[in-house]
Amino acid sequence: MQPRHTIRYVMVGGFLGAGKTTTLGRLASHYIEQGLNVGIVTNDQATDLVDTNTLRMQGFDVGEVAGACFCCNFDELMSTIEDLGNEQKPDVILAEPVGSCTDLVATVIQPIKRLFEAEFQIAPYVVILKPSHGRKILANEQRAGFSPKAAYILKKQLEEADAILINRIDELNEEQIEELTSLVQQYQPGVPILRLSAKTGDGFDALTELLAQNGDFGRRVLDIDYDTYAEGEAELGWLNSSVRVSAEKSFPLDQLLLSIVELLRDELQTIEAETAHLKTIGLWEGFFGVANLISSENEPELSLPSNCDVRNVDVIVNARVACDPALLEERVKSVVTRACEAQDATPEFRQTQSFRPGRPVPTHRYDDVE
Ligand SMILES: Nc1nc2c(ncn2[C@@H]2O[C@H](COP(=O)(O)OP(=O)(O)OP(=O)(O)O)[C@@H](O)[C@H]2O)c(=O)[nH]1
Ligand SMILES: [Mg+2]
Repeated sequence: MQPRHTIRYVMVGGFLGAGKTTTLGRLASHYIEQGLNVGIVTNDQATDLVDTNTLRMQGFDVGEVAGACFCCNFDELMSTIEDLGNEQKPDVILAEPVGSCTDLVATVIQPIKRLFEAEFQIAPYVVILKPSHGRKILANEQRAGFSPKAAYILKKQLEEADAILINRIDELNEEQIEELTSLVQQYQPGVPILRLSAKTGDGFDALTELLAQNGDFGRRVLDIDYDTYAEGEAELGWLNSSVRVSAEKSFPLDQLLLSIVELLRDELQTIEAETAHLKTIGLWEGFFGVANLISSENEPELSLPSNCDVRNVDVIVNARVACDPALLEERVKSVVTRACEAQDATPEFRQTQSFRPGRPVPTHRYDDVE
């Protein structure tokens, strides 16, 4: 009898803007180079995901669970995995949960282990620490950018990790890396800590070695207060918007994308609303560019330049900001309009969803580890 095909389930968690999509893109390339069939699953509370488009444009096979997080729509996570890989089943599934989600061991990993035991092997569950917000929250700074309830989510994410990745080491000096390492050690003694730059690939071999380990991972079930978790999540204004931009004469796409993020950062500063992640992608005829901002203290950046001029482009904006979603929508629309005007272009807003994430109600929750 042939041995049954099992799928390696690799989930990478971490707060909004921590570097999950960048890490998963790098992991996907790594496994594909090894000859493995890779499927990626992205996740969001709404449709029109920058992440799905970013990863698809890089040539990866991506399915998405849009409209609810993995834990609240477990069945769709499973059916999305089922549909990936077309004729050939994936060897590896790379899953990116929503960055404001936690309790994923009890609500995603444990259910996979118990209900789909024969089909999956679970890799160590790694959680990425975002240095900007992470340092302030772990050091219990009063002005961490978010309220204690939102900070609670970031801390809970770290508590359920089999290993913690300190990302963005390309931007940190040795002293800052040591400080973060010691804050993480104090918070989660004994948990392996890796240092990584998802951007440059520095430290990546240690991550792939860790993920290749076999063992009984995903056992750190949280003791968590769902009221605090829900209230922390609901402090965020969430917006996904898709816009068709057209102009008579071609204009540099990267300038448009970067100016959307820059203008939005300035607008949000005036209302003192902390950014968890602003991201925008422009897509046209096989070209794409991405711009981001991950906190009020970081600089807006063109993370994936398109280096192209366009006359028409589909732009998607995803914003997660600690403010009223109606206000966020108003500011995004005015900023996109201004950024387009600067390029003599006109925006046509096709679809916009803005809301506060609802209370998480997991499909399954196993709080006893077998
Ligand atoms: N300098 C630097 N930038 C990074 C690194 N990793 C990610 N980034 C940048 O950080 C931003 C956010 O990265 P993402 O990978 O989109 O983060 P994410 O965790 O998937 O974000 P959400 O899906 O919104 O929660 C992007 O601009 C990335 O280019 C890194 O190691 N170094
Ligand atoms: Mg992402």
